[in-house]
Amino acid sequence: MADVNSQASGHGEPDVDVVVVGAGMAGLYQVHRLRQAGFRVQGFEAADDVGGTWYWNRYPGARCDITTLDYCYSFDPELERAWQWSEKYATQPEILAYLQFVADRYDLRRSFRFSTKVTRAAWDEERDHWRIATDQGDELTCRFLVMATGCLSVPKTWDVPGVERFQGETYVTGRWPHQGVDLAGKRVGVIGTGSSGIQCIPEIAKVAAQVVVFQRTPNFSAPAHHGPPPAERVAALAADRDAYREAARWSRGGVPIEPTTVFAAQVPEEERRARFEARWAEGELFSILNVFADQGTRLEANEVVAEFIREKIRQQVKDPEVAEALSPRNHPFGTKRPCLDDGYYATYNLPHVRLVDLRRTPIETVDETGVRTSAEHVDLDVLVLATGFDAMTGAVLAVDPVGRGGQRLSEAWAEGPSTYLGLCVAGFPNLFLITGPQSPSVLSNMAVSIEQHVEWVSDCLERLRAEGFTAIEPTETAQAGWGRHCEDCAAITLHPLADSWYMGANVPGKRRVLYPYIGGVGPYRKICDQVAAGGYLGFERR
Ligand code: FAD
Ligand code: N01
Repeated sequence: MADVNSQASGHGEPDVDVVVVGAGMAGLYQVHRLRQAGFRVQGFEAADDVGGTWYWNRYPGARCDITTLDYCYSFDPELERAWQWSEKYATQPEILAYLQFVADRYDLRRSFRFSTKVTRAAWDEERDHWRIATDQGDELTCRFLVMATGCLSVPKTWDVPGVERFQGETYVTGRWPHQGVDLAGKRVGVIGTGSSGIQCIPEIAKVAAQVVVFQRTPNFSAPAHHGPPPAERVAALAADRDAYREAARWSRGGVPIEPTTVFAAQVPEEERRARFEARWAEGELFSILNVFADQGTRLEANEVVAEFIREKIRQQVKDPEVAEALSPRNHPFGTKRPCLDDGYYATYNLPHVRLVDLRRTPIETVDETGVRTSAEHVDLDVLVLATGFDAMTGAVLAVDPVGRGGQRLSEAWAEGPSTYLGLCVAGFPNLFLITGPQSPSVLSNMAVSIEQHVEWVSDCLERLRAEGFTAIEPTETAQAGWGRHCEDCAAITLHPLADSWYMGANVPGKRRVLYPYIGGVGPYRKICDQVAAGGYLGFERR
């Protein structure tokens, strides 16, 4: 490991070539690639081990929602041969074990300093390098700074009034205790019905004496149909792994699924239903998002799918009032991330599970003994906050890098994130974001998007070194053009109609804009490749 305690050298070469922040799926691969290319790399990770998302999110029922055959690294065929997934959607412990296996296999831990948070990063204009500081007192300099800090790594600040007064146990899904939590026989309240809430509620209901779910916005959820990895995928991969992975890289969402060309209005009712039922039976996000070509762009088409799903909810939930309360009506399907569940709706048929509809009876306050709504006081032993994340920008802005001329990233992004390709930011030379805002990121299979970014960054640094450059930075013009393109793409979709975390709407004061790029993984890859092939079009190098 580089001596990160050595004071910044002041003159000449920086302490290391690259600092990588984060040891999740992105940071691990970034370190591996850069080391292979001969760079001196120092990683930092706030947690005491690798895993990122899969280190932190240990709540009951936590799993991926992209089939694990697809949601994994593809950079090394040998790695793929060495690891077998046991399930269609692997559980958190299995994904964490996989990332630990990867760390061992490529000996990655030796490049990281764990239990260490990067707290400051400032660009030194005279020396063309970054000065980094950590909460452990480290100070070092690096030529390049890669923020592999995650899109969903900073839980949203508690904004439920009175939460801190609660005298029972309080748990946040994204910071679940590693030793587990014994909920047996307890009265548990869950606030939040996004993916985390929908995954953990059925599991909590299996052990708790009483479960009360406080729902502000109902979400669309489809059954995951857990089981072994899908036979068709396994066969396709076995037949031609390279072709399969290549198809994923050029696909729309990072999973090799053929986008439908059928528009909702083109087909009669019974064919619409048959198409929907077939996709529903598959139990996959990208299937259910792919019933009709226009469901993401035309409200009428979207409503066809939305109503089919509401019908499914009514079939699963015995009490019609509860079924209606669970039926989303205030946002088009797909504009909030749809969920995959394991018996979520049927959980509400259990006698000890109750839904509190916060649209009718909002939370007034949490107090010492439970939750007070406008209609009642609910006594609780345990409060679970499944209230989400300061997504896409939270982790990067927590460091708030200081770029050229002393400008902070938070100032540069005061009107919302502005980047070139979601990778770099004008005014912040040699800073790279992995799956940052304005890249496909959370709208895609992140494994594929992470690999694409990591490889693009590694190639870029190798080219800079080979051609004798020490700094790279996008031009304001290129950045403005990319921002415009992102906005144009978002504007033709239904996304702006939802108060989603995709739109930054879950965090008070955050600019309302579609944070990820919605143009698709394949088209995006092509643009990034063209930029590089053209000698880093839109960038200035020196
Ligand atoms: P992370 O895994 O979030 O890792 C970032 C790391 O950086 C963290 O360990 C964090 O501690 C560290 N860090 C942040 N700031 C600092 C700092 N200042 N100093 C030091 N360390 C820092 N995506 C999918 O495509 N498919 C899925 O099925 C899927 N399921 C998900 C399930 C859950 C519960 C969640 C929360 C997200 C899921 N995602 C999924 C998104 C998931 O975040 C990504 O797939 C992927 O794991 C992100 O990897 P990463 O390395 O970019 O970020
Ligand atoms: O967070 P969310 P999440 N009072 O923001 C509610 C990935 N992920 O952790 O919608 C009352 O989606 C909030 O209500 P509303 C995936 O990408 C994947 O569940 O704002 N309620 C909402 O219901 C996912 O999208 C998996 O009205 C409050 C919930 O809390 C992303 O991570 C599993 C509230 C937050 O939902 C985030 O998911 C888990 C308040 N003050 C996560 N504040 C997989 O399945 C918030 N809420 C792979």
